[in-house]
Amino acid sequence: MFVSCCRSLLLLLALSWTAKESTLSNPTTPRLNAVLAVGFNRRNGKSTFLFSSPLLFKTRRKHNPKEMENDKQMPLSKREKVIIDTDPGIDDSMAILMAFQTPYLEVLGLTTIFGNVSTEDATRNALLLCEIAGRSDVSVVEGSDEPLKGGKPRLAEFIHGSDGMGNIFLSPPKGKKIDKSASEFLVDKVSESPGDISILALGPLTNLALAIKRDASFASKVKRIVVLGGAFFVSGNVTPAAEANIYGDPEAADVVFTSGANIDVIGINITTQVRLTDEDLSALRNSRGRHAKLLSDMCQFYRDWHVKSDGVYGIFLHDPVSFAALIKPEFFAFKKGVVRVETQGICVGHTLMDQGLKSWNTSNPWTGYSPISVAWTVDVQGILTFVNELLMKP
Ligand SMILES: [Ca+2]
Repeated sequence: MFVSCCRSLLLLLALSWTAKESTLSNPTTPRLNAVLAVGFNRRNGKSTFLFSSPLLFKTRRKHNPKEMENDKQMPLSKREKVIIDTDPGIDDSMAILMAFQTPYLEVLGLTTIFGNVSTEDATRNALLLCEIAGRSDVSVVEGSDEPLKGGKPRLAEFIHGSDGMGNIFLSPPKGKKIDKSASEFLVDKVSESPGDISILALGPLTNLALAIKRDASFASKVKRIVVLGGAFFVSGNVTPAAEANIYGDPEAADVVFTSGANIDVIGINITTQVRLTDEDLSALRNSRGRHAKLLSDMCQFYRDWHVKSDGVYGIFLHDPVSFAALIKPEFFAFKKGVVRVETQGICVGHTLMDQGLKSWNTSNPWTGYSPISVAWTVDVQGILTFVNELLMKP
């Protein structure tokens, strides 16, 4: 009887605290989930009270589909300022064109990196995408052409075509990259408006690591970094241990994840859950979407690789899902923990998170670093509705 009363009282307290927190939430503020943190466990016939740190797990404000309509009127001053670090790339191209279509963002620039293609080709494609979107005013800044430790980068032209856009071979862009390095641009922009600018990192993290090395205060001045990368507690997509963006520059990823910056990381454990099927791609092609035909043409090569590689008749939406995390974090639940990256051996590129489930007896390579937010669950249907609406927007 006593245990039952206590249980009811505690759950009531937890629920009222959660309700109070949710009224204080705004679209980009995490909501602590007290209900998940309070509970009882029956062991040996006894009820044991459990309380895990509420900071360990956070969910976001509930998604309201009607917001999409209201948000169309969002004024420029309220849009989130973002720099997209990218290796376009077919799914990068989808994310970039959606970023130009959404009313939520003010895109300050595209910084380029190797990955799907060479850095030089990524720059060409970034310039092309700005022109296609009618946004030649947006700065395109070329990044590093090699990983932090040097050497030839790993490229994925077999997935994205030799032009990085599914072998559609568009005419060269008219615009030019600006005369600065990507890390210099990132540091300059973030320093101009500390706490105001987010970064969407869609490729290997070399440019961000160079920015952190260039300016020790960069990590504290950037508002938020949303990273597409890693494979958390699942197999990788380059090797069984590693995901492609992290594998592309593991040293850089480790610098960024341990920098103390406010980071949300979206791994392939999340992104591979969100797919466009052949039927979805056909609906996109037949839609009135402003870039529907171009994206459909690009996706053909990408889709054929998915069939060969994964037996998937469709495409994974890696970069678009990470883009969605930037402006619709309520589609995700995140778990906090320190993440380190393996930089040598057969598991090079492996991302391993300390979930905080244990008090370690001695210090280890995870000890002393700030935790980052790792995407743990995703509202697949919510993301698909959101992505399809943008892709099919005239
Ligand atoms: Ca990418």
